[in-house]
Amino acid sequence: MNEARIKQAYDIAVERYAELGIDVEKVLEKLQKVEISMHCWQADDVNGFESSGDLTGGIQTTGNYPGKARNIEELRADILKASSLIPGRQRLNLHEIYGDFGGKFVDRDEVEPKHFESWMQWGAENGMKLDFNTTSFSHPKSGDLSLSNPDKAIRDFWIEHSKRCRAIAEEMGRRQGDPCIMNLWVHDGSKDITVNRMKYRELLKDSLDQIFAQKYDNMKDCIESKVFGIGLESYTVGSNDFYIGYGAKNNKIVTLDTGHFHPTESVADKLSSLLLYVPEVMLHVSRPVRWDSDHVTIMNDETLDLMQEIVRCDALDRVHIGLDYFDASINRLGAYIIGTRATQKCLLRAMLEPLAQLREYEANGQGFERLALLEEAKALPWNAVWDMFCLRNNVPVGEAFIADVQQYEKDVTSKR
Ligand code: RNT
Ligand code: ZN
Repeated sequence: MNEARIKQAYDIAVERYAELGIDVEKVLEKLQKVEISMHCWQADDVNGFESSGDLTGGIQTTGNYPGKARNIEELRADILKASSLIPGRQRLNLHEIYGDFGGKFVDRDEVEPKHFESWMQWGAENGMKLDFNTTSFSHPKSGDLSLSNPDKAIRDFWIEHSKRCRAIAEEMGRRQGDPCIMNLWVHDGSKDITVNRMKYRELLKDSLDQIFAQKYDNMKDCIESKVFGIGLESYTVGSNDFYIGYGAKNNKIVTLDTGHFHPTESVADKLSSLLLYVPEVMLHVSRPVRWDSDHVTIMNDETLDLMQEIVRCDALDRVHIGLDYFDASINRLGAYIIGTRATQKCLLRAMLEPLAQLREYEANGQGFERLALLEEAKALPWNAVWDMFCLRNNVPVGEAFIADVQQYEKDVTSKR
């Protein structure tokens, strides 16, 4: 890429935005500070390193593109490679099944911080803070119900697992000097008509109360709902209403996965309500396509709306941005880069919005003017600002990363 041309285009963009009262340099400073939590599970189709069993729990990866990460070293290499092609800052979001178990089988109710010791070291060495997740799926005791299971032994097993995961997250947070965000999503549900919906929800609520009883300073809990899982279509114990209620009452962070709502529901619109009642929000940015909630994130209206709402709510310090998708049909490294960069691009566009002017129009009842400026804003030269962001971060500008991914595929992933 021609650096001089990128700078020239940037200078023109800076002037154009200045006409609308926007300080582009300030925007870039802000964007530089935003951390995107990259999900570790795109690299290996949500397999993890605990066992080689099937992926269960109502989630599925489709496709068999070659080159997935087969072990912890490969996964780490892929994450670092992806990160080197993405501007700004990233965190890494780990699931419990990605522990460093040293070739031994460590059951979910036995996991300890020591199984993540090498991850914590790796994170520190590579400037990547860690986030964490309990893992209720892909285990002989997963069944259809985990934390809401009427069988006390099974429910206790998952309660113990979740408590241990919080202790691990606490240790990660302490070590990295920044809270580790621990997400709790359980797949619990039912394929067909359920006649005791209340009972399972009571059990889930009680399990959460037990899990969250211990207070920690270096980790933050968040709870994630879902509409339905594959094979669990008729009833989801941890529905949106369930977790909104629980989160509002118990001051827990609510996770909004953009793939977990009805297709015409606006996830963006939820922020300004939720933020009045829960302390913070965690996002799983994804792209729902028909029945699948987990296509690679792109710059579509939904992602843009979501980022705009964060900015419009002035809530960048209360909304954590994480990604959650898994596509096994294309180059997995490429999937990371596309999704992370798309999220950042949407955030940048949101930050470059002429919000003050738009709000003035709105306050004056100038509906035409507001709509006109919103339309024109879509075509403002945000792309020149994005290119400069990439350039300053020493990562490929524009589509240049395609060649890097191809090279890595040739040298590394195609040999797996
Ligand atoms: C599943 C949830 C959950 C998972 C990951 C693997 O529908 O979105 O967040 O995708 O935890
Ligand atoms: Zn999710």
